[in-house]
Amino acid sequence: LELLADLREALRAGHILPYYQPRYSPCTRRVVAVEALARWMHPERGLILPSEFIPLSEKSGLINQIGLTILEQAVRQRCEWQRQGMDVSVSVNVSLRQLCEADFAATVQRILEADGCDPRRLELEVTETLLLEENPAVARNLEKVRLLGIRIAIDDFGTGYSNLARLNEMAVDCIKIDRSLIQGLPRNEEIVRLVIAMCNFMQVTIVAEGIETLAMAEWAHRHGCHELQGYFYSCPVEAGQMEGLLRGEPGLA
Ligand code: G
Ligand code: G
Ligand code: NA
Ligand code: MN
Repeated sequence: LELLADLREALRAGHILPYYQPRYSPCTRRVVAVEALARWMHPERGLILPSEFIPLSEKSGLINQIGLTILEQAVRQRCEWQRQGMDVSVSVNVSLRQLCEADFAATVQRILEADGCDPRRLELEVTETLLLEENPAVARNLEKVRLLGIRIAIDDFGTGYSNLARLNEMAVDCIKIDRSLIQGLPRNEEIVRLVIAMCNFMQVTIVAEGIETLAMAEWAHRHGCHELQGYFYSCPVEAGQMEGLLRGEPGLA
């Protein structure tokens, strides 16, 4: 397949890199974290979005290398920002395939140590499909990274078929409420309130995704979401643009 060969070449050439989207705290009125999202900077086609290359990467196993290069670059960038006095956490998406690798936790540890990055400033986002089946390799990796102090977030919560009993037993630090739930407001207000109540019971950080309007931001803040993410604040942007938002320059609500 041509796309697959191109993608391998792009990885070699360093054309797969992270964009960043802010996670805004309405209490402190600051960007407290950024999510790293993979982008393919194609020399001829320009910027290519994950929907065009992540599915194939998952199928071919290339997602392991993509996940790794995004993690490496995001950790390095976080340390660079830290040196400049911007203490922001970084969250990185992790595929189930990566979590099945026996050496995953050791690899993450090596990446953190290479840059002297505080593990507590790294969060790994995993989707709730992970909760569906018992997988000893995955469970071991999650346990190991958490022992290092790394945080675990459940991404896109509310879209899959979560095993709620398992979720409650799992050591999770953060739940990201999927944008489909947020964008269904206020019609589905009762459901989202229940999700938030469950998150509070679990004592996790609550992130509302897909915040596109002031009304959504105010609703989420009023109902106890700790962090807000979405186009209302910023779409994913390159590192240089992110710095303006981190310095608190105008533009962020
Ligand atoms: O930015 P958006 O189009 O930026 O991203 C779409 C989806 O692609 C995200 O929801 C996420 O699930 C996936 N994705 C983006 N970057 C990565 C990555 O580095 N690793 C993995 N596994 N998935 C990613
Ligand atoms: O990892 P996750 O599945 O959450 O990836 C986030 C995806 O959602 C990315 O593709 C990102 O570009 C997109 N996204 C982020 N904020 C918004 C938003 O406010 N509205 C919509 N429609 N998409 C968003
Ligand atoms: Na994510
Ligand atoms: Mn998400």
